[in-house]
This record gives sequence, structure tokens and C-alpha cells, in this order.
Amino acid sequence: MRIDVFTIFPSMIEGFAAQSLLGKAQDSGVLDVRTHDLREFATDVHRSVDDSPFGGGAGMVLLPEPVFAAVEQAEPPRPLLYLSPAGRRLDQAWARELASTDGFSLLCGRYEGVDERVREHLVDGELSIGDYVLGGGEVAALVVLEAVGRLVPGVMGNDTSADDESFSDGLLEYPHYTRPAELRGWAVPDVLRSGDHGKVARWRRAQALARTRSQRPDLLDARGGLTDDEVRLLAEFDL
Ligand code: JCQ
Repeated sequence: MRIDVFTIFPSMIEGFAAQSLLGKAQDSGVLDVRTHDLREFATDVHRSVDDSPFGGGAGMVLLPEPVFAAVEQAEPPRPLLYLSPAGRRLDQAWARELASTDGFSLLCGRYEGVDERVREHLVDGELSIGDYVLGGGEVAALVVLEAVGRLVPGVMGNDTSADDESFSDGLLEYPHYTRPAELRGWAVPDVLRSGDHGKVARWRRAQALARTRSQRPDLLDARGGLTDDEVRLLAEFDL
């Protein structure tokens, strides 16, 4: 899988791609993250990548020519996604979809944003990581790389994709415990030490349901509420 990133701060992307779980995936050839420095495609002597907005107002706008030039020379995998709070929100389903492709590309904005002609005539879509404004698209690109990269077949032994499946059924994780069995008087639930694997599985499922109901009821609503079996399972553990 190939992911191209267009940015004025390629080292931010490269450092992360080399150090995170994506590093090994790149060494093994499963993943190919390519950065493109927009400044290398600046056309003036000052290597400008931004200019003031027509019509006046505060801030600067990313120049269109370096973006067009960088993308046209790279012929990157499509879709080319512009990182912006105006975009479609990334969720696990979209991350899984992107991970199942041969590749895609990310355009990181800076300043007030990019010249509208880039959005209209170069970009294929816009991707948001959430309803807040960042100083630039780079950190959002890292989020996309991490969320998608860990789902790419062959990355970090995700062959079973076990924890992705747990999210795909739309529930939060059940509580996890490790040693010691008692910490400052707080004991690990007896069921987890009972050796009854069927009961452990039912308890975990019940905990995931109860936790989702209390912390993220919107997720339960999205999967159509609790089934009769799930209501019974919660009752089995007095939840
Ligand atoms: C992405 N959630 C927030 C920076 C301008 C107008 O578009 C701009 C986009 C950015 C970077 O992206 C985000 C973002 N998802 O802020 C400046």
C-alpha cells in the first residue's frame, strides 16, 4: 500500500512514519509512505508557499501552483484527501475501507487553508479528524496514518485484526486487568480468575455493553439498541 503526503513539513510525517509501527511495515515493504515537500515546488526566488487572500482579511492562503505542481509530478495514488474540519469525519469504518485499498494521498493545509481551485480541481475529497481547528493538516495526517496503517494486512501482526473487530461491533472495550490480583485493597474481579472461560467471555461482553450504555449511548443507538439476548446478558451480571 502506498500513501503520499503533501506538506510543507515533511519531517513531521517522516519522523512519525519511521518511528511508529509504520516503520517496520515500511522496512518489510508492506507499506510505502512518501512525503512531498510543497516548498520544493515553489516558483519564486523566496520559495513562497503562501500569499495574502484576494478580497483582504487576516491570514495567509496556501498557493495553488506548488500544490498542483507537486501532485502532478508525483502522480500519487487517489483519492487525494484534503485534511480539513469541513471534511467527512474519519471513523473506524472509513479507516478500514482506506486500509483495504492500494493507496490514497493526503494534502496538509496550513494558514487559513488552501486556494479554492485546489479543492475544486485537484482534490477528490476532504477528511476531518474531528470538530476542532489545528494549525495545519500534519497532525491530522499522522492520525490518519496511524488509524489506517495498523489495519493494513501484514502490519504489526494484525492478521486476525482482533481489536478492530471489537470496535466493528460498535462497543467500547471491556475492562482489562493484570497482576497483582489485589492492589491497595482493590481486587481483580473473581470471574477473571475462575478459569470458567465461557463465563469470562459473557462477563466481558456484558461489561462492554454496560460501559457503552453509560459512556457512549450514541454508539448503542447507532447499532439499533440492545437485543433481547444482550438485555439478558446484562441481567446475568446485575448490570
Ligand atoms: C482536520 N479536523 C481538524 C489547518 C486550515 C481550512 O482548512 C484548514 C485545515 C487545517 C488542518 O486540518 C484541521 C483539521 N480535521 O485543522 C488550517
